[in-house]
Amino acid sequence: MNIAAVRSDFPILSREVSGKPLVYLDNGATTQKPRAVIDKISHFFEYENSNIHRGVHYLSMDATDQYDRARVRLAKMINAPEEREVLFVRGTTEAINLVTSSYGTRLQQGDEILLTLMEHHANIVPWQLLAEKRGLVIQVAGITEKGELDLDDFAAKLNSRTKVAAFTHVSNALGTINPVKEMTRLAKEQGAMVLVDGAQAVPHLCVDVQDIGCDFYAFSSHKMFGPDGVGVLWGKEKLLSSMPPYQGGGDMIEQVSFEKTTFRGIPERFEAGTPNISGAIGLGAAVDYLNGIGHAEIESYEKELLDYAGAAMGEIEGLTIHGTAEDKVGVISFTLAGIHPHDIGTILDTEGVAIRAGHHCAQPLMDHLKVSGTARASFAFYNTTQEADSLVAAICKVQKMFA
Ligand code: C6P
Repeated sequence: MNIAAVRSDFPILSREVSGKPLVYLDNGATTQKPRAVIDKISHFFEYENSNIHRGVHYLSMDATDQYDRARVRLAKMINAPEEREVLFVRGTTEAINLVTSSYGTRLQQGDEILLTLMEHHANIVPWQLLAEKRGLVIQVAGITEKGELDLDDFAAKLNSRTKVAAFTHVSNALGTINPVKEMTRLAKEQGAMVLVDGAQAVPHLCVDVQDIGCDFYAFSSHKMFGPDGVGVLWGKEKLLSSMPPYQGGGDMIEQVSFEKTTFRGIPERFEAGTPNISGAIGLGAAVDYLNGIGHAEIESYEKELLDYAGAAMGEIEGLTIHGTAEDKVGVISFTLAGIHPHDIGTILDTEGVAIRAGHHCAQPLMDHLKVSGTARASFAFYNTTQEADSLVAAICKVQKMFA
C-alpha cells in the first residue's frame, strides 16, 4: 500500500492541531473522509440534488438511480444474496432499534436474549427496552482475561429459550474480533435469531454475511469513511418480508385509506419518508474507494501497524493495555497508573494526537475491567508507524507531567 498516496486522499490529515501535525487516532469514534466521498457529496448537491422515487423529471430519476446503485455496492461489499435486503438507516443504533421494534414483536414472555459483556450500549439498551415491554430475560456471555469472548460460557448460556443472540463482530473498546461464524452456528443450533453489530468490523475486515450465516448485520457509514447520518441494516429477505414496518410514512406504502393501509415490500417498507439520499450516495462512493485500495491490503497493513504500536506501548512502564486478544483490529485501549484517562486525552491533544477517553459506551465492560474508563487509540489504514511513535512520545510526556 502506498501510504503517502493514501494519506493525500484525506485532506484533513494534512492539517495541524495545537500547532502540531494532526495524528488522528480516534477512528473508532468516526473515520476521516477521502476526497472521493467529499467530492461525490458536494457534486450531488451542486448538480444532481433531487428527491428520489417521486419525480418523473430527470433529476429525480437520476438521484433515484444513484441511490439504488449505492445499495447494490453495499450488497456486494457484504456479499448479500439480494440487494433489496440492504436497508438504509441512520446508522448502527437505528439498525438495531429497527430489529428490536419490529422483529421484537414476535418475542414472548420468558424468551431469552443472549448478549456479550463487550457490547456497545447500542446493542444493549434497545434489547433492555424490549425486554421490559415483553417480559424477556437478558443473558450475558462473559469474556476471558485477554478480552476474548468466553465461547464456552456463550455456548452454556444458549438454550431452547434463547430466541435472539446479538453480539458485536469487533469490540469498540478492546479491538477483539469475535468468532462470529462459530457463535452464529452455536446460536442457530438452538434455533435463535442472530444479529451481528458490525460497526467496528466493516472499516477493517472483509465481511461476508452469507459465510457468517447470521440473520441481521448492522453498520454505520461514518465509521467506514463515508458520511454520518446513514448506515445499513442487512437482513435475510424471508425475515424482513415477514416483519411489520418500523416507521410509517411516505414511500413505504402500497395503498392508504383511513380504513386500511397496505405496505410495499422490502426495502421500501423499512425506509419511510425521505431518506438520507446524499448520505447513501456518499457511502456508495466510500465503498468504491475501499474497493480501490483492497480489503486484503487494508487488513494486512493494519495488522503490521497494530503489532508495531502494541509492541512500542508495551514497553512503557505503568501502561496497561486492556484487550490483548490473538485476533484483534487496530484498537489499543490503555490506562496509565494513577492518571485519569481524560487527563491523558487532554494532554495528548496538546501534542496534536487525537484519541478517545472514557467508557466508550461500554459501561458494563468497564465495570468488569474495574476501570471508570480507558484511553483508546484506534487506527485506520491511513495511519503510520511514525504516528504510533508520536503517540508513544506523547504518552511519555503525560507520564513526565504527572511524575
Ligand atoms: N462506537 C466509539 O467511539 P452509531 O453511533 O449508531 O454510528 O454506532 C453505534 C455503535 C454500535 N456498535 C459499536 C460496536 C460501536 O462501536 C458503535 C459506536 C463509537 O466506539 C461511538 S460511541
